[in-house]
Amino acid sequence: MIQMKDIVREGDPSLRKVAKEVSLPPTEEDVQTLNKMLTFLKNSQDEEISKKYDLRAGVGLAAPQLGINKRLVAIYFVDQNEKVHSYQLINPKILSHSAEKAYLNSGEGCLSVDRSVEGYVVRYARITVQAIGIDGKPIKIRLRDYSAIVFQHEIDHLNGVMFYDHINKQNPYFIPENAKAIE
Ligand code: UDB
Ligand code: ZN
Repeated sequence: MIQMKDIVREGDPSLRKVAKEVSLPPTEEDVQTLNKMLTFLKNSQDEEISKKYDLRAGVGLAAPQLGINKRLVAIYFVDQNEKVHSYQLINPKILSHSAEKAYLNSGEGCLSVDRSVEGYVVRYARITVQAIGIDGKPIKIRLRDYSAIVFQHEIDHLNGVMFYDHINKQNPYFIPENAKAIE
């Protein structure tokens, strides 16, 4: 079971590498890694389990955050309409994106960052992602708003990019013309 001690933190070189493509079909080990990642996210959002193991409620996790240099991502959250967004992705790639941008009003944090960082993380409002599912089959997903932000945050980890790399250094709260706020 993945715990907070298994998640590498800021300063660890794993977080700044470009992760390696996973060869297909995925090995049993890759599948196991993705399953552990998804279980961590679910556990972290379970009141009892997260209290017992002192887990931060996570919505997404990328393999480099476990020190694993592979392009694997898990995402899990339940939206306001109680729709479950659960993904285990291999080699995800942004095929296209909107001109419009979006940012979370409350900023972003990261399971690998133990401090709060002020400022808006401006990302694309809509993206189309291609990936391989845990079953080895290709998938194409269209995402918008909060979902698009979570996917971009996780795909960034595969490229060694941290959320604060996107914050304007002159003015952390700068909002470009074409960017909208997401609650
Ligand atoms: C998170 N969690 O998991 F709206 F149930 C953040 C942390 C850093 C605060 C743990 C989060 O946003 N939780 C959350 C939000 C909800 C409802 C809910 C839980 N990440 C993932 C991460 O660090 N992945 O590498 C940071 C998010 C910031 C924007 C997208 C991902
Ligand atoms: Zn992160």
